[in-house]
Amino acid sequence: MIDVYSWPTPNGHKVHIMLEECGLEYRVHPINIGAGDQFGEDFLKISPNNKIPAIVDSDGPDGEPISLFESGAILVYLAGKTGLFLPEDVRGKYEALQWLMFQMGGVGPMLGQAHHFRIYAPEKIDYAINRYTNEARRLYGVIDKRLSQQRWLAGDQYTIADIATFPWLRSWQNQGVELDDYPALKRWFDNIATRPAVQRAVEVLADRRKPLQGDKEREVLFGATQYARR
Ligand SMILES: N[C@@H](CCC(=O)N[C@@H](CS)C(=O)NCC(=O)O)C(=O)O
Repeated sequence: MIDVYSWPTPNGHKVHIMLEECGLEYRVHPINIGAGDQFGEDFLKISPNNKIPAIVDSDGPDGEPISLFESGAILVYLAGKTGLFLPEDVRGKYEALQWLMFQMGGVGPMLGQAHHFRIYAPEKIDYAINRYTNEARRLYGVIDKRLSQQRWLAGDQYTIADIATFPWLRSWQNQGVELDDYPALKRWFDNIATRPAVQRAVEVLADRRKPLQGDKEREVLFGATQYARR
């Protein structure tokens, strides 16, 4: 059994999608990041960076439980466990890992900042909005170009690179992007959105997520609570 500590955000959805695609049995434990659950002692033991998602697989590689944080590491682990969504041939594997790293190092952090400065920031700072909106659009352009040459990010197979990237692009409006400007990306996006496993996964904890709930939640996520040394 895999215990998933998560919340319905893009990084959480990556893992929900992978678990659904692989048909693995799992149990979800909501970590309400707006209420500060991510700072609880037990959660920090498995996710010292106070971020979802994290998993505990009772049936780890040696038969012993294993706990993991960082969505990219979790995807690689689940691909290894199941033999799914990471090509076995060496070239294909590194192609997929390269696009997974591109998502982890670029797409996630930059689109997150675009969303933050456009929607959450209490003051509208033009420099930051322009910087991250431009970067978001540039990244969509890179993905669009790739997908005009290949069916999937890593080539001809749907892999953990697609699974990691898709949830981040669901909030394109908040990132200042128009999906229709990227036709190959849009075709890929619509294709993934119709997969039954993806449709089940984006419903995981969906009823729990609300728009940012006032000053208390803002303080937990972006204020002194977030930056306290633990
Ligand atoms: N690089 C991490 C990022 C995880 C992350 O940023 N999680 C956010 C939600 S999408 C979170 O838990 N935020 C709570 C906090 O920052 O306190 C991953 O991919 O797992």
